[in-house]
Amino acid sequence: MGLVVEAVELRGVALPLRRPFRASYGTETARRSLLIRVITADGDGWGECVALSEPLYSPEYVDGATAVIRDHLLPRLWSAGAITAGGVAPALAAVRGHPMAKSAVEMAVLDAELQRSGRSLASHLGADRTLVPAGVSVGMAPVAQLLDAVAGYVDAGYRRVKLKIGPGSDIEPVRAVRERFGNELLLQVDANGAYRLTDADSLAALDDWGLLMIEQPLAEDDLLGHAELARRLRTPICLDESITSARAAATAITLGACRVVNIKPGRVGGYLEAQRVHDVCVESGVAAWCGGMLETGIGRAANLALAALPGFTLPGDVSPPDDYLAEDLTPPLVLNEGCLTVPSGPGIGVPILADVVQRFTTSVELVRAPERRVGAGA
Ligand code: OSB
Ligand code: MG
Repeated sequence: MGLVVEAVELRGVALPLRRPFRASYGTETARRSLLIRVITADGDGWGECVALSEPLYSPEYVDGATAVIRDHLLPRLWSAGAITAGGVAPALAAVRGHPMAKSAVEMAVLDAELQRSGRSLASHLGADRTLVPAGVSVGMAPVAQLLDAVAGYVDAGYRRVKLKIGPGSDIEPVRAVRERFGNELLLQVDANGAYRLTDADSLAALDDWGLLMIEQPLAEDDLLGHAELARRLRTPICLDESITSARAAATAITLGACRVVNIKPGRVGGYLEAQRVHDVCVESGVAAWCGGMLETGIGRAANLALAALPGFTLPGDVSPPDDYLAEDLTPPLVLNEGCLTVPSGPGIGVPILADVVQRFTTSVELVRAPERRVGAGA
């Protein structure tokens, strides 16, 4: 039976980062984020929109996503009437793009639905593990600082390290980390689309350093370029930005553009589409791992549920948020021998700390569903 959503709260929060996070697309110093709370007669559900404050990683950004949800998605949610989580994406499909905004709405409805039935997101998605290995994504930094950061992560027990790279900052940090930590460290790099195919020779120099993969070396829409680059490198190519749906994943794999897929629910429009991307990877024998967007504990808890599916064969960017956030919106997710416990409570499975949420709130807007006519049915 569908849920009747009575109102949706759009809540902007701004959480200080412990240190700036620098990638080829830009630098974040605080994590502005948008929380969605759906209010139903059967209880609430929470979602987190992973768009960044500026449209630098993808075209979406926090304020834009807030407007799209308020002005274009919620009216369609109201028109759909009583709704199931599976019905959210079809109800919103007329709106082009905006996967992160759509994902946040679907996540909140899914959370409410699972809370009502007492089922965890992990079991709903098909998780077959209770522990997942954690990798960590390390922002760009001068080499001495980078080595200190990696040393801390290795000591803390992280199962793999990902370095952010870009033209002019690639071989040097990779060599420095390999020389200091040896070949046993599982190491990979992420370029966020900063290279061109004409950089193939300089990227081939990374082949000597035993990297697990290079993530998104070329532009999002350059699948043929990635396929060509794959023929010139020994290092496997992983795609992040290019994988916008299960169909896009199937196309990229068929073209030989990637041997590994980073699956991020926000980037593909929701956890249910992420599950379908996972299925495409399993069917095609391609390795997958769960990406991250510097989420709060809310989004990160949901990512842990996804990361526990059987096709996630590599450690994901699922480091505990207290690594990068000065304070988190949920009780700490803890690293234990390099692994995190998959939340098993109903819905996203972790409590939300209302007082902390309140303290970091920058805006709140309550959008009510229009009055239903008496006797009009659900
Ligand atoms: O490209 O994977 C990325 C963070 C924000 C935006 C894009 C990316 C990242 C990361 C993951 O590298 C960081 C994390 O959430 O652990
Ligand atoms: Mg990436």
